[in-house]
Amino acid sequence: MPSTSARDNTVSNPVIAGFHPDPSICRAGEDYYLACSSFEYFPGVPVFHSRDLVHWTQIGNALDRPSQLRLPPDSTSSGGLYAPTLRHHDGRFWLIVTNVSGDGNVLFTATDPAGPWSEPIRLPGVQGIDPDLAWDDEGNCWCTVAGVSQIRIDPHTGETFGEPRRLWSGAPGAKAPEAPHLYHIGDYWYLLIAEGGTERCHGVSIARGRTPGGPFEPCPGNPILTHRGTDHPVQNTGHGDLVQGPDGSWWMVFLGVRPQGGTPGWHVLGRETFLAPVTWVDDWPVVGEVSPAMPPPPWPLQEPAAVPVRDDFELSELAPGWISPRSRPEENCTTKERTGWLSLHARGGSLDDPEAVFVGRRQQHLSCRARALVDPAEGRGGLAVRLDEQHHYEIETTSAEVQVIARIGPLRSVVASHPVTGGPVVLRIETAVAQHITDARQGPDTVSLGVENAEGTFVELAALDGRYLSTEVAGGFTGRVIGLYASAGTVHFDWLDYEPLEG
Ligand code: 6LW
Repeated sequence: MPSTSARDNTVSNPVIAGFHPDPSICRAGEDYYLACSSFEYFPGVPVFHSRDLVHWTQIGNALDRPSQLRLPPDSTSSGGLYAPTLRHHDGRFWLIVTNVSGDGNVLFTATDPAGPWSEPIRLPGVQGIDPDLAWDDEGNCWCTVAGVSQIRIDPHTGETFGEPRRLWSGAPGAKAPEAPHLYHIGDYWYLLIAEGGTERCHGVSIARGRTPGGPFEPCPGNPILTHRGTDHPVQNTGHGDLVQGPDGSWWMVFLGVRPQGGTPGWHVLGRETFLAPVTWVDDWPVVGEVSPAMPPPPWPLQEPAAVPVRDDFELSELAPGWISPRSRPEENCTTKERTGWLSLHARGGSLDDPEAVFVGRRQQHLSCRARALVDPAEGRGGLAVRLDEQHHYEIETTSAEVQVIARIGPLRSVVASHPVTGGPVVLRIETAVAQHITDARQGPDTVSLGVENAEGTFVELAALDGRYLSTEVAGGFTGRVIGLYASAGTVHFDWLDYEPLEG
């Protein structure tokens, strides 16, 4: 999470670290809310709150019931929920998102963005990802999707009217015009889009017109945000959304990545949410410096919320940051079986299996430590870093032995094993970012896996190159998630600690 540094009076960017891409933001009075893509994970679409645009707290997930989010076992990783738009209109919150693994475009409403959100309103007539919502002065609701095209909808019923109209496709020949957001600002309707693809060529461009349907005139300064071809530490910048600060100034939230290591640079935390100031010149927005240590905005900042290192599973419900691939039925995952413990009942055989029972939290720091106290008396399971079914490292225990397992693409290997004497064991994973690049082929970080001995000292069993758990190797749209799993029988977990390390 971002911190405010009293020493040099800066705030850290990303403002929401870890796999939190495709941010969409809205303001309701003094409160700001932000939602992100969540792909194959359940619950879906994390929702955050802030009063200063810098310090964000997750207040829920918009899709947190099976009736709102169905991700079948055969749905792929990096399928599921893409690119929400979150808006406040007419005294309510509106969230539209695409489930590419099932329901297509679906819309939800809430009076409190922390939830509950409504049952899904389906929009079978809206074809395309990255749906946006905008209302004109006559109360018409316009839904604009990647491509970029637009159709009028009734957001209460999901009904569409007329045929979709092509609006604008960004720079001629640029790939993937997507992530449209439409705003009525001053005398113009502005159409903000991403283009160039979500990799190194990503960018944000804008056009304006006099009506929500155009015609649109492209900004002469396009792209208004891109880091393509630069050595900026934040890359892949794109997929933005605009908002006004408490003082009326303008800001953009957008996604970016922090590649590490030698060439080509690997990013392991997924696409994260960043913030940048926006000024206006000739009625066009100009995006300011994207700074990992940014000057604080000119309004009072909140005291950053203390983030506890330990989740000791004392509460009956899991905190909103815990996510699981595809589904999380209570019969497989519960804190109600053994008080103060999380109990996981295996469903799939290993983390290679789409039905694996895994409960994790996003890795949010380049260097971090995760520890868990595991009781394997009734099964087999452990602590893992997961990118998808084909890319994960884990330390797994039975009551007789711990093993370090690496799955990289089609290859699965037990890379170390170590006897244990039975009883609960503390498993540990640490990631350490490479400080100095000594080799052009160097990976982004080292992932160390091991156990703690009776004195609490770390016994490292394997130190693996982190590149194989990067997006550049694995592909897809997500980032690393660190968590607990059961691969056989029932495994109980007393707590999980997660803490950032220097570096
Ligand atoms: C999303 C698209 C994008 O739908 O990536 O970066 C896709 N932008 O707008 C998946 O996040």
